[in-house]
Amino acid sequence: MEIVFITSNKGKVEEAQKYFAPLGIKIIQKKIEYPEIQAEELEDVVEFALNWLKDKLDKPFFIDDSGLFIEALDGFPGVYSAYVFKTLGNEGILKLMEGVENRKAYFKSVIGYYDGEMHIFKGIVKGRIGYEKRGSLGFGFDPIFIPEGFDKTFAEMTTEEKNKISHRGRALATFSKWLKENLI
Ligand code: ITT
Repeated sequence: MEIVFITSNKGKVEEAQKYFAPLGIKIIQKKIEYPEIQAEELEDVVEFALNWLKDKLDKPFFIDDSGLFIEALDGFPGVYSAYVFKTLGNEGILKLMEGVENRKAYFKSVIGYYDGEMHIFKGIVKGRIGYEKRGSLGFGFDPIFIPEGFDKTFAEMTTEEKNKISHRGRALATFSKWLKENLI
């Protein structure tokens, strides 16, 4: 079985491919720019995007909208994560966090699958923001995020290790469970 993943982010594709390969599902990346509305919740961004995309494809597809929510910054960058990563980057976040004791943060991923109907799958991982960048694996904010119960950043973990505990891994787990029950 093949499923189309609409995203411009190679890192997300690699994680989905690693997750689905053992289940015999092939993930095909397709890059289609879609509007990401300014909303307070990732779910609203995903729902709007699915509605916008649904008539442009003739096969089932999914998207993934994710964000990093930092407690001391009132949830920033949250739904603005992509823009903030491009502009401030990891260095910028570390600067904003200078002198801040509360390092708590979480990553959230919302997957939207469309097969004639919309299906939403979510995953969260709690953790903390480190004091410096560590590791060279993964992508985005991985070098500054240390998941709860670990002393290493996501960028110091292999894709398989990250998938076991990450926001995306968890969203992919509920997505694949649903696929098993409904399709395969
Ligand atoms: P799309 O084409 O799929 O939208 P994107 O990179 O723009 O790709 P998002 O809109 O979901 O993705 O933005 C999320 C941002 O948060 C993105 O810039 C990443 O840098 C970051 N991010 C998301 N998931 C991450 C993860 O697992 N590890 C590190 N950073 C992550």
